[in-house]
Amino acid sequence: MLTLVIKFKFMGVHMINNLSASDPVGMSFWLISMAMVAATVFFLIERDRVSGKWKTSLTVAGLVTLIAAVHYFYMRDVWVATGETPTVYRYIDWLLTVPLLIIEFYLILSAITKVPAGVFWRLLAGSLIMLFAGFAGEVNPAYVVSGFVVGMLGWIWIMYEIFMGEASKINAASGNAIAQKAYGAMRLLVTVGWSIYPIGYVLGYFMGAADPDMLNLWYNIADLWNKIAFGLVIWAAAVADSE
Ligand SMILES: *C/C=C(C)/C=C/C=C(C)/C=C/C1=C(C)CCCC1(C)C
Repeated sequence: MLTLVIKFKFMGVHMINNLSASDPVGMSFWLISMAMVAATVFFLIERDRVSGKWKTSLTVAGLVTLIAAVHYFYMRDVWVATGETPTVYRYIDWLLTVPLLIIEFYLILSAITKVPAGVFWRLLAGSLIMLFAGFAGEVNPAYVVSGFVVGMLGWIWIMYEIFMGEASKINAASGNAIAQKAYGAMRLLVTVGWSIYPIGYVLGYFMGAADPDMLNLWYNIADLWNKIAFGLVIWAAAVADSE
């Protein structure tokens, strides 16, 4: 059978793994690690093209994909070597990248108007509730259901803030059409794009026996979409507003 031999040397870790041709989930780990690297280079170089007030947003977009790239290297190794779900690496990644993505809402609004810090703290609190509850559910079978329910509440709180709360009011009043377009697209990503994660959780844990293939494939596709497309939305707004 065709086997890809991948040599991986990174930060003192040296591993040789055989990625099997019959392991689509392993391939998705591999593809996404590379996409994250490429996206990082792109966002950080494109930073030169945009005006000063947008630079931090592009830096943060690049940090999100950089953090994800490194975690994907490790998650791929766990998956290929053991076939197990790399839950701890996954949640350490999310613990860093979700708040950074949430900060983008604050930065986008701050680039065009004054924003009270409460917006940031509420979005951060919603993210942390969502992630800690989800983690508890994934590592402890006793919390599969309660972790899911509490995690959903955290996510709903975030959506409330960006659709009906102070952040949405500030956005509506900002009077900057380009930033409003970016805000609207990011809001759609947090609603539709982020819904892929709870769907993956349901398919992974609620359909009888735990299904790590389903879980990881859905989480991987969700990350590809929500980290790279999210950054691209910000990049497009920044470029348009800088011209
Ligand atoms: C870059 C990583 C991102 C954007 C991760 C987002 C993760 C979520 C939106 C997770 C959501 C979950 C729920 C809404 C319910 C509980 C289970 C979770 C943690 C998978």
